[in-house]
Amino acid sequence: MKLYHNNNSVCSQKVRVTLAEKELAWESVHLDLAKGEQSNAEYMKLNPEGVVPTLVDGDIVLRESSVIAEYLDQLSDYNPLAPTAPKDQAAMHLWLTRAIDIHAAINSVTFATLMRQNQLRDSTPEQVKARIAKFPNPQIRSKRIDLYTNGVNSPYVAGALFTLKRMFDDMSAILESADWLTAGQYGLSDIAVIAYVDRLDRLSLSGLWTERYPAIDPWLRANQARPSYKTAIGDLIPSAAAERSLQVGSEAWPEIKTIWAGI
Ligand SMILES: N[C@@H](CCC(=O)N[C@@H](CS)C(=O)NCC(=O)O)C(=O)O
Repeated sequence: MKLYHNNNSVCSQKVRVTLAEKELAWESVHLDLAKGEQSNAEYMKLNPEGVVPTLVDGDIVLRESSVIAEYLDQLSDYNPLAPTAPKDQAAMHLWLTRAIDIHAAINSVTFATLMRQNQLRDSTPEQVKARIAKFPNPQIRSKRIDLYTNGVNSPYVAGALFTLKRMFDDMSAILESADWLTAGQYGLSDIAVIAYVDRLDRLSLSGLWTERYPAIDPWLRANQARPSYKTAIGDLIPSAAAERSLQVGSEAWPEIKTIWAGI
């Protein structure tokens, strides 16, 4: 199996966590998103939107991180990550489906803060424009322009915080009386959202949950303590990048906190 992915991409992280939990062998094809490698013509034959991850297993080409994670779980009986009762499976599918919206929200927060600052530091306006122009979907292009222009004042950020509030409300309701999101056992529901909550943590935005949602932090730390987290996320983020993320996020937090208070 070949995974086209990026070390820092949240949806790639979900897939790598699943691969690690299942102890499956895979070949890595790393794409540098900042350089725009996801828009290479060859890669776009596999993934026409020009995004990661893509899994190629023989003649099967899979996109969408939640779909890939579920596929990987079904490849072997080792460490099953899906519950068996129909009601628990439905709950798990809800988390896997919601992850698409949650991903879009995390993308808004990340590009309004860290990625915006990185682009301003590393690229000329012409280079940024040229990279955005390569996204085939006009909605993705206009969203990206808005986030780079307006930062945390972009309406996409308020929308993202609304989605995240719903996520924390529902996670919290479960985690107040359980260690994991579905059927009291670690599995795909947790994997569906861990990379997103971890990204907020890495952006110094844990204030979103520490006061309002005390059940989130123990769940996050329990995920971060798993060997799969270390292999799939922790070890792949260089310390300079991790520090910059904390720094840029903490500068954005006062403004985000004000918007959050009104959500
Ligand atoms: N819903 C898709 C989202 C895919 C996606 O947007 N991937 C991001 C990385 S997490 C990407 O490749 N972005 C390219 C870019 O922003 O330049 C999934 O979960 O697989």
